[in-house]
Amino acid sequence: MTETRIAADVIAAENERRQSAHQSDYEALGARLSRQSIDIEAVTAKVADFFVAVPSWGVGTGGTRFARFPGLGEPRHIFDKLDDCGVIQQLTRATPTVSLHIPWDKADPKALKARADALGLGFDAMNSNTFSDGADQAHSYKFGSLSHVDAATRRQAVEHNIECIELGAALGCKALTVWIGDGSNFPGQSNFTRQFERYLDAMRDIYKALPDDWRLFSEHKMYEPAFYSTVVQDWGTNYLIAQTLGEKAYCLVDLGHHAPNTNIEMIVARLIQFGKLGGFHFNDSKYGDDDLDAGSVEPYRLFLVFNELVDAEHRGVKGFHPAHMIDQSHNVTDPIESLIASANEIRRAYAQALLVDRAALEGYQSGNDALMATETLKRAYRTDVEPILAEARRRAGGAIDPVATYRASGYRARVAGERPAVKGGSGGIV
Ligand SMILES: [Mn+2]
Repeated sequence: MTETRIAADVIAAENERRQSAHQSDYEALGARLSRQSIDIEAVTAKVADFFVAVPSWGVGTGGTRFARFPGLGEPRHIFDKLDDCGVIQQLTRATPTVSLHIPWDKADPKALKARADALGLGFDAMNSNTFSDGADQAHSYKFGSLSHVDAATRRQAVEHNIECIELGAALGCKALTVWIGDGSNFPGQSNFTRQFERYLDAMRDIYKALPDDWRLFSEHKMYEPAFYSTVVQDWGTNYLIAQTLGEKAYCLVDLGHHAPNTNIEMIVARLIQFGKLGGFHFNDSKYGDDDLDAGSVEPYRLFLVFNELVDAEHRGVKGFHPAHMIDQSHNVTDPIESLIASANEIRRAYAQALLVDRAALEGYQSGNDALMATETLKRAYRTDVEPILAEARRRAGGAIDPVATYRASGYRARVAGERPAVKGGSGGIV
């Protein structure tokens, strides 16, 4: 029996108030879609089967380079974080797994597994951290980790990643995500080639420790914390890494890790074509790695990314199963509300992409009818699919309006009483 963090009768009462209007909306949308020969039930079933992992670090309040303003009832440790992730899953039914960050979330694997099981949660990709120094580590990562000039520092970073694999294996995880902050701040500071050779050698050692059924995701990011050059800076370098390491190595695309105006959906298409798309860190951005809520700034871009994913699904691309994860930092909102909203936006983009008339699109593309081709995408994007999302949640035991239900539950005030504010906390600024 799953432990519920929000009382079932609160969800039932909130759904009851909305059920009649929701039912009408769902039926009206069903009628509209059936005129386009789309079966709403088939779309709802697919949406209900689409899941995205919540990052453990996302339920704490983030910060900026300048300051961090703590929220009420912030999770004090991984077990509080799991409780908050349980709330998000209970209301959205879209987030059954949690992505852990080590060493922030380090704990006895048996205790982690037991708590997650009790909340009806599982674990997604493990994330290593060699971009900051732990309290008791022998070698500093100030000048890099996997690509550091010093062999002992590289070894320490490799061993940390292997430890993440071992902990993940005990939790039932099947992937490790590696993002490093290595790079340089001054021209001439590092030899680009030697540095990348050292990185690849270290990644080979991590790759060797990977269980057979695991995948290794390398995550590129254009800049920051290094501001002149970054070792894994773009999808081209990322692809070279995945190609060099082997068939268990894939590229992870974080939507905020590109130059402004980059055509991210096209990068996604390329990685799919060459079998190296490992998965996503969903978020949104205006300028850089802003880590804003998915779909909050550029919902059309999110839709266009999903258009590529659904296209691959439609074509039956072999071995296509990208991992879906959220990677956000919540500075001014209740992190639980942001993660609920983001999970919904991600499902929304998927649902809209499912509505694209792919036969018509192909016809317009073949006929060089640019206007009608783009209108075909817009027609799907303009469709308000909220009734489909709400119905998928409702049928799975979630909330028709999850943010309103969360607010009605008084959860934040309750945990604020149970969790005295701690200075610092873990995983604040990400
Ligand atoms: Mn990321």
